Amino acid sequence: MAKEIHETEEIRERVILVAVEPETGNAKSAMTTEACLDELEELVETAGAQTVGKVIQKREKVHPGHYLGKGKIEEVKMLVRAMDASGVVCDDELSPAQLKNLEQMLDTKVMDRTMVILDIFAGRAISGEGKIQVELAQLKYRLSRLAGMGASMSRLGGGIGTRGPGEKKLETDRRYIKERIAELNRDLKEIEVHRELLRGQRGKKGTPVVSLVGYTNAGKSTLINRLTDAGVLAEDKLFATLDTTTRKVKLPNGSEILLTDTVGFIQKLPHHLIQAFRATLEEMKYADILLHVVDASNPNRKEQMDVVYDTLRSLGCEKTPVITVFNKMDREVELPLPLDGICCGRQQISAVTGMGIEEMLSGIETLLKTFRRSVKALLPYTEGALLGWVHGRCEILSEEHTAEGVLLEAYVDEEAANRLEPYCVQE
Ligand SMILES: Nc1nc2c(ncn2[C@@H]2O[C@H](COP(=O)(O)OP(=O)(O)OP(=O)(O)O)[C@@H](O)[C@H]2O)c(=O)[nH]1
Ligand SMILES: [Mg+2]
Repeated sequence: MAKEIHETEEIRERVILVAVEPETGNAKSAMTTEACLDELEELVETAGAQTVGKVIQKREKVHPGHYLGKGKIEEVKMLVRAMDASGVVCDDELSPAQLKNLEQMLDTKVMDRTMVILDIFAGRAISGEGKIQVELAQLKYRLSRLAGMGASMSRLGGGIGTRGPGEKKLETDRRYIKERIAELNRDLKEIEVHRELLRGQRGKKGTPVVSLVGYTNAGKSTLINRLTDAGVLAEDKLFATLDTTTRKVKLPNGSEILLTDTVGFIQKLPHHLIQAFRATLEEMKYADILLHVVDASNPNRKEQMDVVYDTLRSLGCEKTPVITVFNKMDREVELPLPLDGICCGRQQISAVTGMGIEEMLSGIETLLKTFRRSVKALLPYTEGALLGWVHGRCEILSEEHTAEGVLLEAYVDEEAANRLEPYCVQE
């Protein structure tokens, strides 16, 4: 009986976090090394483990063979024993050799930031697409590191770094992994074709698409829930959202937009994950406006904003107009708010209390108007189909039935402007 209880009890892993602080400053991240480790602690916590120690080594650069210097490794080894820890998590992505060597020298399970993030994603993916994308990212990561990973994975058969999406435990056999990657890639292709079709249908109606983007935990899902009945899980946890949700939202002038909520960003977002999630992230490319949600109460908000802009650039979204939305203004917020020089509008809101939301929607409306221009056209009565199309797509300002046809004044986007061009009349 006692054994049974022991077996069903979930053992919380105890881990020690380590980071290298290059003497030239932390080039890879704008955040301080302490802030990076605090974030890693949150990630580890979200993955279900407990942080029982943190070690920072100041070095010229990361040791190419074993990440930390030899002396520091001895220190960490003693700390692992003293704290009865079951593993060590490094703040950077380790090379296969670093992983293998460090594991041997420390004689304990070694993980890196990427494995922890992949693990969280594995536990969070809900949709079929999300699960495929996470598994794909995990398998690619594993395949590149199989040599270094064998020991710890067979020794510990559980805990961080071993979870697969759903209930599945990940396999570590090279041939199996390759076959599975090919299979997942095929599934993903099919989903992408379907998505393309949906996107085409959406585009035809001409409803503007507004995408929520931002650092993880900024409040994107809370905002879409506030505006719609989307019911997206919003939690004080990193990466609460992995799947994309799109909902209609009415603007103050009565017109509609499609608002999209998706996965948040984080510094050092694993390369394999960005690749695997490209299809999801590319949704942002088709947006007319990006609403960049910032947690204004976070002491690292400026660095987080920079990470978001970097990620957007790497996704090829740098041309899409951005409205910066400073969220959580109901909390104590340090003023002045950071400038970013890139956005074309700034708003201050609280997604929880509703403060500033109306103004934000008006801001979207105003920006959308600048994409459109008003035209006056005289459509002959033979162009009934075009008239119907314009009605479905554009905001009509005035309409008058004359002897020659319908005299129309409307706000039009580029495509509508082109189709109405032959019938345009001078004001
Ligand atoms: N005080 C306050 N808390 C907020 C506000 N907006 C969001 N939060 C809290 O911040 C936490 C994260 O919110 P989410 O909406 O899940 O954040 P997200 O940007 O969707 O995060 P990911 O899905 O992880 O990328 C939750 O605990 C929210 O309740 C706000 O305006 N004020
Ligand atoms: Mg979310």
